Amino acid sequence: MRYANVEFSSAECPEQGDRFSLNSENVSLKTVCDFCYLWHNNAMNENHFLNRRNKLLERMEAGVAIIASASPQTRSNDTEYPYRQNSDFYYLCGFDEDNSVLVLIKTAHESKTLLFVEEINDEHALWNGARLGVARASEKLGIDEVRDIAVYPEQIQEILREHTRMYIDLYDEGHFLSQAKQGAKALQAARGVKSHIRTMHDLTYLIRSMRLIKSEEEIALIKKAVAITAEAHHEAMRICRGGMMEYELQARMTYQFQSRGALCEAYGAIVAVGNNANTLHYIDNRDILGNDDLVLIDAACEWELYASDITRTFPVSGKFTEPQKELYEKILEVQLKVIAAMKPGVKRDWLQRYSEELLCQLLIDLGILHGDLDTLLESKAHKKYAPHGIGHWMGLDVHDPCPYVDESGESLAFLPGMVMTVEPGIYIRSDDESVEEKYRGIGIRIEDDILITSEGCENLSYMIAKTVEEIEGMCR
Ligand SMILES: [Mn+2]
Repeated sequence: MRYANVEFSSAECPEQGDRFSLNSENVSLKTVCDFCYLWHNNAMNENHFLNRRNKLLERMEAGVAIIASASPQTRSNDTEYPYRQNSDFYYLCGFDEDNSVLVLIKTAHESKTLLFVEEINDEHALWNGARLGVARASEKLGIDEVRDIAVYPEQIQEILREHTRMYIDLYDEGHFLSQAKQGAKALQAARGVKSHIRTMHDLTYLIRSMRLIKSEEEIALIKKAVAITAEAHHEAMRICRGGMMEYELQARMTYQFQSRGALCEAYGAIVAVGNNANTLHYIDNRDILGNDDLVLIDAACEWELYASDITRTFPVSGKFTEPQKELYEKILEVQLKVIAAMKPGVKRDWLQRYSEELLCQLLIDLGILHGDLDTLLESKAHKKYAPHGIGHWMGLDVHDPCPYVDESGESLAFLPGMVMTVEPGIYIRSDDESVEEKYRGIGIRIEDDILITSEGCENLSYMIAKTVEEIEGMCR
């Protein structure tokens, strides 16, 4: 086991042995060791996907569910963005090729899964690489039957002919789902057809409510993404100097991701110095780092399509100024309080209100807002400086599109296996003359990835320097 020049045994690995807490003397020990990267590799196999399909079939009434792969996206002319599979599709079959459709069929007596894939084509393979093909997909994916995508348009209509209920993404206008809907429409119009689709259900809700609770294997993949992201944030803290460009920090982080096998970012990185941090979705990343500024970095990688999502804010010079430190420590206090309140049974909208109360009180304490807490909350005065929510679900998507409310519209209560980010932030624009000058131009967000456990919660990104002491130690 090795981290930089520090040797340690697997017993000291934070994933294996006791978790050691950080103090200012041993900053480097908090970093996750190489052992973790190996340990978490390839956590998922075809049985996980099979279990998910079976669970989805259990939740369905008799009918047909159709879910398509993502389409390649054009960047410009004939060049494409790197391909990213549709998360719902991947969740059910673990297959990452485009031009594929998964069909689940359930009758009163039996159920069956079909996967349509692109057949191997030597000419196509020469330019674009090999496909898995029908025969090997049958062997490897544990699907009942695999067919050539070329026969999908006619066969989907044949399948629908036997059913009255269809589960589909109602809002997806893509090629394959449109073909299915047109097939269903043609059957409805035809004479003498013994059956046709009479109800369409939103399939995404069924899948995404399953995605809400992460399995042990999914958590292992998220932990691996977080472990690599930790290295990247620590690297940014170590190399940061005044006069560098925002994109230089981003490039060094990308190097950390990719050289560890995490080839994709989970989302476009935000590297925002000084007042740029007050633009919430700042992605220009081409400004120069001023020595007295803070830099806010919201960047993280994905691992086997599972996301991490981390924000740290630290001083370019490696040392917080007094006003920066004052603000930072107050926001950190809010973050720690919110995390401490997370446990099974707590409702997500309660946590949102609680975080708003804490942030609003913080703004009163700093003399940025004036008046009574309840009145200020009522008028949403705090939203000027703390405009975004406390966090979001995270998993196969960085903003996992899982439900936040149950079917009756009630806020969901936390259950073990849910993963949510906690990311309080305060943003004070440089031109805001209603605020004391010393706070102007400061934007701070602190974001960790939190797993709900049976006892409470676990901070999956606990190893990333976060206190003023830890950050200044890492920046040295
Ligand atoms: Mn986030």
